[in-house]
Amino acid sequence: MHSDWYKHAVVYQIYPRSFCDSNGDGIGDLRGILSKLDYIKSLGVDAVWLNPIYKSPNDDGGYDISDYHAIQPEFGTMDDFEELLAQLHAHGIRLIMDLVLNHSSDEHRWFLESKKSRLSPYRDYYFWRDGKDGKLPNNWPSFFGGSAWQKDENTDQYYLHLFSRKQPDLNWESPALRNEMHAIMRFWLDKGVDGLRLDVISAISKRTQFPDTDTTDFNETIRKYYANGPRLKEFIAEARQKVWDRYNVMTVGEGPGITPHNASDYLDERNGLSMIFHFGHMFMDQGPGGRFDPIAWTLNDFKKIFKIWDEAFATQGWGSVFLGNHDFPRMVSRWGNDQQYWEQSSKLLITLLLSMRGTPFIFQGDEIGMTNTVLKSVSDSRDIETQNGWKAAKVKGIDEADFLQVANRAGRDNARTPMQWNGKPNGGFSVGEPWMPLNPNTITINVEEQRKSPHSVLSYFQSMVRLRKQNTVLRTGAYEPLADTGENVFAFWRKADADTILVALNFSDAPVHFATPPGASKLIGNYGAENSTGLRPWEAAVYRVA
Ligand code: ISL
Ligand code: CA
Repeated sequence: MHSDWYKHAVVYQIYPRSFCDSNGDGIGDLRGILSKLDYIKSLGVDAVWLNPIYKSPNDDGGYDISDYHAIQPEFGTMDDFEELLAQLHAHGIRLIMDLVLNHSSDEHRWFLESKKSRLSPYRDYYFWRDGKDGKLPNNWPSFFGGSAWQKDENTDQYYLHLFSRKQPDLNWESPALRNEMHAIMRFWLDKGVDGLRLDVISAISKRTQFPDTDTTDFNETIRKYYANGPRLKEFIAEARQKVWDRYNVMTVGEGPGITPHNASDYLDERNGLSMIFHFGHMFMDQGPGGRFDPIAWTLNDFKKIFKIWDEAFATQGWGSVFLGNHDFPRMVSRWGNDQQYWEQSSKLLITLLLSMRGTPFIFQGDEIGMTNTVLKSVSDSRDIETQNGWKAAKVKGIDEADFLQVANRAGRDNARTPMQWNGKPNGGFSVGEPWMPLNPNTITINVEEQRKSPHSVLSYFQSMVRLRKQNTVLRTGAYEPLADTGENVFAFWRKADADTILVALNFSDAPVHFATPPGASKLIGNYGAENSTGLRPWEAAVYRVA
């Protein structure tokens, strides 16, 4: 039986490398997380999602796993992990592990065996193909630039890697490989893990004829060729039957290419996942070239996406809501005004996140309004996507300053700077040299300062979590966006039988007219608790309507 605790939960996402360093080597670790359990508890969250902590050469932030049964030594030991799990549980917090089952590291034992010879018993754990007329097997581009195929001279074939060269795609067509995947999940579930976040689950079933893509729009290539493959539903159903249903486990699938139209393929009540992350709003500012090809967006696009997706989840499965994670820029820098209205817009986004239908996921640092960082040169980037993006841009004749302008707005480094615990130069993250420099604004934006003030972004976050806890309607009530609120206001009702709440958000630097309905009394707001007319710049207000 699937229990539905997750429908009532708020999830806190921790990027272990950047959360807290316990031993001064500059790298966040499990004992660092252990030392912050009281802080995590004080947020009021119910579960923690940990980005991958498995053994990895770290080509892509740990999403290249070389041993699924071992902890990355930089992060600690299996004993540390077990202690963390036990301590989280003792604090009443569940643990969601991040599993990467679409690809492994090229340093995984299976791949090392697989590439030894065409006759290796592990050959079909991966996708090996001959070249076509002495060229690549097809024209697929990788997520991180260049071709998705890499030649291996020794056996004179190419292997598929949708992500980096060091992340060969696993072949789920092989029953033996699927058994390995199931066993890995059982290994962690047997330890008592409560949930699984399944990386790029949308791509595990490949179109094994590997047809050329017929479009230059990268997100369309993902939808048509990489994601939503022919055996996807079958692979998910099998894992559910053989593994997930035997544990009381929540599953949340991650994957580009999932659309409101095919969401039900993933969320089938009996055979599917508990939840999926949708990327509608995350991709709406990407042009045909993907992340480093930005296009303009409007609040109207944003509102439409939330409406369409809420409708998709209303009849099947359950929604999830997030405004940022380790793959995207900081939410306040992206959707808010991180300068003049930093505080108001941080609180406004927290209001949105915690008043929507669906399980909210908050990324570490967003609860204090951490902002994008500024790379002064590409060599400051720690992210393979940005580094490869620059190589591709350079070939096209783009200069570094122009590329950096885009990368500083859209790149993943923004989310990965270390957590800002206090105002000292290393932000209380590490006593050593951090693996990645902190955002210099740790002087003003940090946990220590915000803990002192009842008016801080952090305190507001805690209040919003409490409000959600106290009001069932905010968790499970219907979601009804108001039409005709103009181009800068996002407003919606949350409705249950005996309870109605109105959320009004001004996404602009200018005051706007907004008529509060009669009988409304304010529950919380980022300008204070008094009722007011209209909405001031970046004002957020939540009303109970009698
Ligand atoms: O960020 C994206 C757009 O450029 C997404 O398409 C993202 O790459 C995709 O959702 C997959 O992300 C996940 O798998 C990647 C890893 O690099 C990301 O950190 C992870 O969240 C490969 O494992
Ligand atoms: Ca460390």
